[in-house]
Amino acid sequence: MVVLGAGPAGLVLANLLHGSGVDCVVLERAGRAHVQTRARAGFLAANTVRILDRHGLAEGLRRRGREHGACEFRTDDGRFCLEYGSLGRGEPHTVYPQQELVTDLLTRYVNAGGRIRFEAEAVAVLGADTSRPAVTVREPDGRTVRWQARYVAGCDGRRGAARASLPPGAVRHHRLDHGVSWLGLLVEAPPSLDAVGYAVHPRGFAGHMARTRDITRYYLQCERDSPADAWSQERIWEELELRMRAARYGPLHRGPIVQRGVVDLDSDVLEPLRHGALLLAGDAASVISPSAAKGANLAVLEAEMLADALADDLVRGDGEGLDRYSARCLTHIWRAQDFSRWMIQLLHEPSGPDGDSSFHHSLRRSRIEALRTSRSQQDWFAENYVGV
Ligand code: RFL
Repeated sequence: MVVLGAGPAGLVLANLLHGSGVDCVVLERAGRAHVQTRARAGFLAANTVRILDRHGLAEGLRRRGREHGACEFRTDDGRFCLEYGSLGRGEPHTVYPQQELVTDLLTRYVNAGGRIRFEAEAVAVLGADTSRPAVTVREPDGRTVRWQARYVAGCDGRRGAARASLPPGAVRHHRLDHGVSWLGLLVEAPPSLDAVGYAVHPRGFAGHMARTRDITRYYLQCERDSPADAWSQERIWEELELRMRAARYGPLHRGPIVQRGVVDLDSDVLEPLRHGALLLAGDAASVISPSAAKGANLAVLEAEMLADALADDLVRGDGEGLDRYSARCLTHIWRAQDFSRWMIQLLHEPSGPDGDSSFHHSLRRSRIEALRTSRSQQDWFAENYVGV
């Protein structure tokens, strides 16, 4: 079994396969230090924690993660806080930086004797429609080697070799560009509020999310195609404080901006998630905009479902789970995509041909008002916000 990519999807899958006695190797393009320090997600759903717990992979996040169950909306009409952790199913998030989760998963896998090759870039998956697929891999010294396996798991993200190796027409590629871009910032400063902050402002969206006691993520809606370094530190803080209405609701804790990048909010789904012996999971299967913090959570869920199905096939000779793998995942993926799209529409002024429409603007105001006042709307939000 070859697993491409050592992100949350690939490492959960590899740990579970190794634990079931399946012979597998992980091939990762980057070096170990890079993989262990790549800061991305932070909000883990209750179901993600349950999956990791079930397989003894949650020790680090149980010790160092923090439960989080509130988000605050700030608009021209005022502000309100939703205690989503006690609404809906009554489940909070666990805030635990993705790079720490990846480090835990990697350490656990390597200590258990799992095989992994760093700086081994998969170039192509060959013969996926046969029972002996192979992966060509560029080694650190430039040599190209070939790994053969019964199955290949493509967990190498949206720009990996798994997607690129799918023959034209083998799977359907659904895409949606939400037409919005965010400047994502990682700041070395404590969180400025006890909740996730969503500020809806005529100048654009601004977001605040805790990561650790000393690190906070902020987002600023920005022009499409504007380079990440176009904004000075001073301008970033002025814009964040303006959109988050700091003058009214309290100052932001400033600190050095240690990472920045522009994220175009777009989504896609591949269907089905299987082409013969090549199976897709995580961002390789579906990219979801970070507006609702679902990507890493879907990656873990899919990895568990894929591990179960592969173990059934490879250990017990029962291939039925693999046949159902794609359909099972897609139910969760489309539901998450739907909620993520809903969040984008809630948080941004519409853009596009009818961009200035006062009708859209008023609809959005009405949605936010419903969220502030209707208990059933709040329960719906909580269930979808934390669930996958
Ligand atoms: P990853 O984490 O991208 O890992 C893929 C791995 O594959 C390697 N790779 C290759 N290896 C070998 N050969 C090749 N040809 C290869 N090509 C690539 C890469 O080096 C990498 O190590 O995918 P995976 O495992 O599917 O996990 C997906 C998540 O990382 C992603 O969905 C989330 O980070 C999305 N996301 C969030 N998700 C959440 O659930 N909660 C959040 O709060 C959240 N915040 C975010 C996010 C994503 C963000 N960005 C950067 C888009 C915040 C941001 C800013």
